[in-house]
Amino acid sequence: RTDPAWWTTAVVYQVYPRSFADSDGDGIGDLGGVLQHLDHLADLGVDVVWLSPVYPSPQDDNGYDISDYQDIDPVFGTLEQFDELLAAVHARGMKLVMDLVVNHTSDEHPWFLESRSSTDNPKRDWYWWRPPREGMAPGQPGAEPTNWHSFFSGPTWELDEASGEYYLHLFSRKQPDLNWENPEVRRAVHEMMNWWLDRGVDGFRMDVVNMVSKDVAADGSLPDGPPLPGTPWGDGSAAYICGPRIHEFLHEMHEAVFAGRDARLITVGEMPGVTVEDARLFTDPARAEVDMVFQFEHVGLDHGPGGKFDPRPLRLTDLKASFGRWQAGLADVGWNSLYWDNHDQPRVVSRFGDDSPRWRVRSATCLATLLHLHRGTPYVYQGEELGMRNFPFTHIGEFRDIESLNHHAQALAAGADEETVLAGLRAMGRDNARTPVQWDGTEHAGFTTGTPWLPVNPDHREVNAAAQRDDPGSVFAHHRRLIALRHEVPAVAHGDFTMLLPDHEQVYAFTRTLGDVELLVLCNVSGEPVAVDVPDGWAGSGLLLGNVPGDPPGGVGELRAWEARVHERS
Ligand code: TEU
Repeated sequence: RTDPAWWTTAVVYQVYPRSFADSDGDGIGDLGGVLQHLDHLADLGVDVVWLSPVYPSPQDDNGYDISDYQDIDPVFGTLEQFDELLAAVHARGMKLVMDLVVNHTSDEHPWFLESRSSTDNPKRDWYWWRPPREGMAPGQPGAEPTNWHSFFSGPTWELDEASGEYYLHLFSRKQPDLNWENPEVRRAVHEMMNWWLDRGVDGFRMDVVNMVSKDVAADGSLPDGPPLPGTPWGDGSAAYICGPRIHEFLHEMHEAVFAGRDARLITVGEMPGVTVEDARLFTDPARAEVDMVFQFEHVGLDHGPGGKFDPRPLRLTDLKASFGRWQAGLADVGWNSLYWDNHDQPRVVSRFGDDSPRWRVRSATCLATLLHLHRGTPYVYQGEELGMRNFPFTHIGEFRDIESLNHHAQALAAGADEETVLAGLRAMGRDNARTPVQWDGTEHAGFTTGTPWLPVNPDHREVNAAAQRDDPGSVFAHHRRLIALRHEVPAVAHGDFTMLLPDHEQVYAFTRTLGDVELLVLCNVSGEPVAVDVPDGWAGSGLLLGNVPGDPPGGVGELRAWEARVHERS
């Protein structure tokens, strides 16, 4: 590609439909709700809308367990309504990206129903079926074919009594893994993808797509992993994260689906555990695999020894080291995605900012400035543009997410203290991101006229879109300015990145350079005023964007609490 691709100056907005807006009063968000709020997205200035799954699903993992890839679940609407939404998105000059979940299907998908129906069914090999471990009986503890621990607790193998064989599920037992070694599976996926692109969608976000290649031996065996402390299981990730054929499978997909279509498409692979080195290969345009990846290093920096639900404070120098490596690693080839929030992560203003009434707006706009001024494509998750907070959960009965509920059960069964477990869920649970979007200060925040499937955050009377849209000092207005900056200042999208002050624990600073234009980004990621040394020649430079009203303090290196500034000189 000679000229930079269009998506290198784009911003993507993620809609998690069940929590976005409900148009029929059943308390669950739907396509009609998305249609009713498209002007909010157009006003924000985003270029692409990524829609989390709306396909038919038993909703065991909120739609990431799909039972029909080519229809719309009635709870969200119909295919006709989808076509209406797609047309409305295009009419506003935006693009629509679907969520592609093909590492696994629902156990209620016809493919799996056929596959499990008998050991000699033609689709038996579309999934991973294995007999009990050598010399053990079906159902005997430890008889699972490997010792792998599921992302949703417990083993990754479920016994099918009828056949006495186990099937693999890295996630819930209602999410059996497809066997990508089988070319029939790959062909069926490609056909489905082409069906959506022919319908007019503009690309895909590919769910855990780096897990579809497993390290399977010629005899069909899969390797155990090292023991996971505190569980009877092991860590199988070495056998399924970026497995041996992953580049082959993604290139084959690219040739079967994207090649030959016009360049309006965008693909992003969600890749837990991916390294910079892997990402250079996945996103190198010459290799024709994917355009960019979601990496997980920065959202693992606050995981303690006990993992995600054993959180510890983020150290800013760890963040700089990680983001700095990703900026440097993809500077000459490939492309970064940039995100804080999504439907799996807690709200960034509560996690890495300060969500107190005094600093919520200031810290949310500081963190947004930090992220959006990096080189890469920014992703804004619904409510992040409003500075929405984590929810004040009090007891386990308020949680809905299978990951949290299973973790709570497994941890308590292993003797953990419930208050400690709840503290981890309160800080890091995925339900924090799934409370309804807060449109206004009325009951249920204008999300529904019914009873919301998950309670609305009580702070919606102060934190809501209606209160922010015309307030130039709001988190919404700041996101609109950041997005406009990416569209208007070439250095923001394409400038070279240089990290400054790598060892400073309060200030995150860097420059972006394109031709003779230079930007200096200064972010005080703390509640204490601070002064730092910046390179010579910035005194008196133009202020492109700031998050604190009024002139900046004396020196260009002086920063007020949670202050972020972007200076420009040329
Ligand atoms: O998430 C992939 C994934 O690894 C997450 O489960 C993440 O690691 C975890 O939630 C944080 O600890 C994708 C989807 O985004 C997620 O919603 C699904 O639950 C999962 O895949 C299975 O489809």
